[in-house]
Amino acid sequence: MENMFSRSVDPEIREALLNNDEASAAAVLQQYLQEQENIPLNIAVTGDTGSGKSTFVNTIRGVGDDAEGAAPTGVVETTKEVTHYPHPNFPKVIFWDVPGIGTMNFPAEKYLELVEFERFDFFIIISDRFRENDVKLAKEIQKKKMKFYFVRSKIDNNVRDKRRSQREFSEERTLTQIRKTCIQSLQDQGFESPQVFLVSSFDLHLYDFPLLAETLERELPDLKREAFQLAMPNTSLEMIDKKKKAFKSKIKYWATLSAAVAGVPVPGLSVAVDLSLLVGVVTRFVFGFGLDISSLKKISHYTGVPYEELKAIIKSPLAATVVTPALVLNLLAQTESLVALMTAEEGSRFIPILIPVTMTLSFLTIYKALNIFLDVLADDARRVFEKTTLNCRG
Ligand SMILES: Nc1nc2c(ncn2[C@@H]2O[C@H](COP(=O)(O)OP(=O)(O)O)[C@@H](O)[C@H]2O)c(=O)[nH]1
Ligand SMILES: [Mg+2]
Repeated sequence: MENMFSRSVDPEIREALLNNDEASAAAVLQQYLQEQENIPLNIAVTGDTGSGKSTFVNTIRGVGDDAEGAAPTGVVETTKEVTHYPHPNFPKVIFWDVPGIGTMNFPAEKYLELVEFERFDFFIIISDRFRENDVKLAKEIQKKKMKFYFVRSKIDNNVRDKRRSQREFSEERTLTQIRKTCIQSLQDQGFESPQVFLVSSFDLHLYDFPLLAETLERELPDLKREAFQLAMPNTSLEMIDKKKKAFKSKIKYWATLSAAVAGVPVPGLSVAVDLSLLVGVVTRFVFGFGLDISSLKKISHYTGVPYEELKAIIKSPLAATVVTPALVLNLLAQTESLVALMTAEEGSRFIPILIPVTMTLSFLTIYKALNIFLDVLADDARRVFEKTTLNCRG
């Protein structure tokens, strides 16, 4: 993505800025950033009734089963309807709860047409016991040159049962055994070398979910990757790191844009910035890390760690609060004095060549501020992750 920008967008902006045409430089950048934020991602979750589709759709969106807007779970599917559930913070990322091929009573080929398969980026075929239908569907999806992933659900049940019944319990051995059984039954149904991800929707950070997320991310086209990353729950420290990197790679563009479009100086700040743009960026950081009040309350609810305890380990003034222009302004003003203290040499490292002198100080302040905000938020996300997962295991 970085490369694409350097190749096609950078020269355009640079030229506009060199011609003192800040308005058109901003327009190019704005369009680029907006396009990226509006990239749709549609994920189909299909499988037999009771396999755990709706629970998975809820958990992956960070929504509790009993929350408003949650997919109803533990109910026999009476409708044959495809229902869509947008991510609460990134509504362009949509999870589709798709009734299984068995529920629909259609041949695989017709089934795909019926659910309008073209709209999906990939399929997750979820099951607690893979059967003929799952394989039929997978083969049909393959024919359409689309991707699918087998997810074996409810692993926590198996692990718990084995732990209870086996004298020398080994989680590793249990998982290997389940994996083998799944692969065997898929092979028996005529699927040659399947990969199966073992997942518990009650604990996404355990078992194979982090691997599934990594695999999906790797196999998605470049343009969709970031949308996916941001919408994923923090199920590993690596995931948090990737989110941070994705944000970091864009800071120079946001800073350029905010400095370029700022016509009017903001009271309380000596440099000119586009405050509303910055509020938008910072909100995206907070949402991406799941550090907004609503996400934190949800994670508190389903991990049992009291919300107040989560709040207590959070250091960023931007987390667990409502991000307002006044708050961002206040934090920017604090950064501004930092920037003034930066040596010329230290500062010049950050300045991309495309920034004209008149914008330098604004750019530097915003650049520095966004980097600090991001660092602190990513650390908070790590602490929240560690605190909440520790609780799950215990
Ligand atoms: N133990 C356990 N139960 C699960 C898991 N996923 C779903 N369930 C339960 O399985 C039942 C059916 O789940 P649901 O999501 O409604 O399945 P759907 O019919 O495919 O949408 C519900 O009682 C869920 O609580 C899981 O990962 N672990
Ligand atoms: Mg359901």
